[in-house]
Formats: sequence, C-alpha cells, structure tokens
Amino acid sequence: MRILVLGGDGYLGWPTALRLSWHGHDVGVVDNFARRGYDLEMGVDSLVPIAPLPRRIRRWREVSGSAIDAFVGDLTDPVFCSSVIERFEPEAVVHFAEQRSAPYSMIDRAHAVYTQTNNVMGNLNLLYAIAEHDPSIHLVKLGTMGEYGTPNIDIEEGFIEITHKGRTDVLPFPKQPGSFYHLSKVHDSHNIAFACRIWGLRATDLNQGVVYGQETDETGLDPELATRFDYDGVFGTVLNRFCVQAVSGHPLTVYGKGGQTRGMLDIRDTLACVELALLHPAAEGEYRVFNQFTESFSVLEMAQLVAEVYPGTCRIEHVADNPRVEKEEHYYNAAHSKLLDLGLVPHLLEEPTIKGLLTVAERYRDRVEPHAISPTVQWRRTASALPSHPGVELAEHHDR
Ligand code: NAD
Ligand code: USQ
Repeated sequence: MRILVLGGDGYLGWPTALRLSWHGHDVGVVDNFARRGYDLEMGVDSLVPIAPLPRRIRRWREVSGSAIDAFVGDLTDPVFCSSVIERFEPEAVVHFAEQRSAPYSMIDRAHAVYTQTNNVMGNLNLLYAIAEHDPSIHLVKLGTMGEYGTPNIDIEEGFIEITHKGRTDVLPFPKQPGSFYHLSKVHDSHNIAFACRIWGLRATDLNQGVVYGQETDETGLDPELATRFDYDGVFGTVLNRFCVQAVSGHPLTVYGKGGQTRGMLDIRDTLACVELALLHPAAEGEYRVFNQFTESFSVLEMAQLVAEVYPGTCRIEHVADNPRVEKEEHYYNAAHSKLLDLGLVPHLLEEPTIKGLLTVAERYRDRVEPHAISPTVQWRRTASALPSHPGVELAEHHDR
C-alpha cells in the first residue's frame, strides 16, 4: 500500500513510518519540524537524542534497504498540502501532524490560537486535498480519548444510542474535552465526519489514550533510528515522566489526588493499531471511531507501579495545587473492543515494560534538565497565575 505519514518526524509518526516500511509498504513522510521548534521555544530537548530527518531516512535505507520519501512543509499551507497528495498519490494517509500537548495549548491566548489554527486548519486542508485528488484515499486520523472527557457514564466507541422523548437514534458520543488542544481534536472529528457524510470520504478516527514507551522493533535497530522521548512539564506524558523522575531522584509528580483515570497504551501498540486500521479500511462514506488504548490506570496507580519497580528510593509527591482543571476522582469505563476484534494483541503494562522504560531513562539520565520537570502551565486564568511560562512574551508578540 502507498501510505503517507503526516507528522512522520514526531514521537509516534517516525516509528510508525518505519514499521510500515519494514512491512513492505511504500511510505512517504510529511513534517514541518514544528515539534523540534517547540523544544527550542521551551529550552528543552528529547531525552533520547534524535537524528535530523534526512539522516534518519538515510540510515533506514542502509539498515533496511527501503526508501522513505520525505516532504517538508506545513499542512496549514493549502498549496503544499494539496501538492503532496497529488505527487505521492497515497492509498492511505495517517495523520499525526498536530500540536499535541494540552499544557502547551493552555499557556496563553497565542498558544491556544496557534494550536487550534494549526490542527483544525491543517486537517481541513487535508480533507479538501483528499476530496479533490482522490476521495478513495483512506484517512486514518489520530484523535484522542480526551475528546470524551470523564463523564459519569460508560464511554462508547464514538457513538451512543439515545432514546429521547420516545424516539431513538445513534448519535456522536457527547464530548467534554479538558484543554484547547483536546478541543481541537473534537473540531477535527466533526469536520472529518462531515466530509465523509457530504463527500463520501472514508475515515477512521483513532481516539488514542496516553502513550508510553520509546523503543520499537525498528527504532531499536540503530541509535540513529531512535524516536523522541519527552519528560518535561509541557510535552512529557505521565508515565514517561514518572520513569525519568524516578531515575533522576525527583519525586513522582502526581497532580492532586491522583484519581484521574486514563486509557493507556504502549507505543508498540500504537503502531499495531494504526496498521490494523490501514489493513481494514473504512468503507466509502464511512466515518468510524476506534478507541485506541489497552488498559486504564489512575495517575496514582501508575506512580505506585513505577515506585515499586524502580530499584532505588522513589518518593511520590501529590502536587497539592493541580495545575490543571480536571476531576481528580471520577467514574471511568471506556469501551475499546474494535481494535481487539481486528486482532490487536496488546503489550500490557507489566514489570518488564516499566523496567525497559527505566533503562532508557537511566541511559540518558545525564541529559535530564531538572528545571524542565515541574509543571509550569496553569489552566486557571487568575492574576497570580500570569505570566505562567517563559515562552509567553515571545509568542504573544509574534503570534507564532
Ligand atoms: P509529536 O509532536 O511528537 O509529532 C507530531 C509531528 O507533527 C511533529 O513532528 C510536528 O513537527 C508535526 N507537525 C505538527 N504540525 C504540523 C503541520 N502543520 N504541518 C506539518 N507537520 C506538522 O506528537 P506525537 O506524540 O507523535 O503525537 C502524534 C499524534 O498522535 C498527534 O496528533 C497527537 O494528538 C496524537 N496522540 C498522541 C498521544 C501521545 O501520548 N503522544 C496520545 C493520543 C493521541
Ligand atoms: N499528570 C500528573 N502528573 C504529571 C503529568 C500528568 O498527575 O506529571 C496527570 C494529568 O493531570 C492528567 C494525566 O496525568 O490527568 C494525563 O496527563 P498527560 O500529560 O500524560 O496526558 P494529556 O495531557 O491528556 O495528553 C496526552 C498527549 C495527548 C493525547 C492525550 C491522550 O500529550 O497528545 O491526546 O495524552 S488522552 O489523555 O487520552 O486524551
């Protein structure tokens, strides 16, 4: 299959491109290096060093004998977006290319506007490019479990049957996202569903949970094939952060009570889920939603797991003043059977996986910037919370 991976220089896009190439697909990657730019803005870097995209691609050709085409440009540029679809002629597009940090989107007005502009506009340009060049292209779009929020009822996979005043319909599951970033994904989902309905596009919206892990079969073949590993207070995701905190002697930062429960998955399962969606495409005109996670844990449970597995001293600290506005204790039961039905065999969060993550963190411990660990972005807009982040002034003036 000819597959274009948008965001193919990122944490998940790069290893996905390698996996698909390893499995014999013709792969192209698209990226504008925005993610590398956020590192410069934040004054941090991936814990695991990552090679520039051209070098990664060269190394992959040497290691695997397979070529990956690269297209450098911005999806918010409609001309670029359209020309990439026209030139590569993909049968499927995997769309990872968005600003994906909730805290980054909550820094201030400029970062919220940037996040929603980048994500919603890029996705909309892509829908037009597909509709205009080849509506049979299967769009596999990365959404997020955070679109649903934490309602006090079971979460279904995209849709819920509702009976209201004696009439029944199957409708999109209600969305209660918790950041301007998560909201951008809700807007994307609506736009994709609409494009499927009016233009007959085919799309799979993968509502993915929080990803952990860093190594995959293919990235492990050579250090220059490594994918990034974020641990900082803005881009680091919770379990990856806890492992880096453990090896650097920092208390594990559980925000508030720690009863926040999230769907989680191993990075290797991200690759498997995306490939399963590609191999079993949506039908013409179909907009379908898969909840892409394998297990649920509360934040405190994850901290306890890391503390139990880490061989040294490890302290859990409840950050009393949770920087986010979120429920710290809540009901959580989300369906996630569709990918299992397609054959997903999950990697579960067991001791060897946590040990593997701790080993990666230990290997690069000298690169940890202690100043980057604590959370810096406040969800609340109070006078005392401003200015919340060193990036604020620059971004306010330039509007990115
Ligand atoms: P990432 O930031 O590492 O990768 C995204 C890539 O897209 C980056 O390389 C960035 O430069 C590129 N990009 C961003 N905007 C672009 C644009 N306008 N044009 C071209 N390229 C652009 O993020 P990730 O962790 O790999 O996440 C990938 C996707 O998966 C995102 O859409 C994210 O919302 C979703 N997701 C991630 C997680 C997670 O835990 N990492 C969980 C659920 C969903
Ligand atoms: N948390 C802590 N301590 C920390 C970091 C986070 O307690 O040091 C808590 C947060 O308050 C939150 C939970 O852990 O309740 C998850 O936070 P996170 O930063 O790991 O994840 P989140 O902000 O939700 O975003 C990440 C990815 C995003 C993706 C999302 C999937 O960055 O791209 O969409 O996970 S989901 O959470 O299912 O929406």
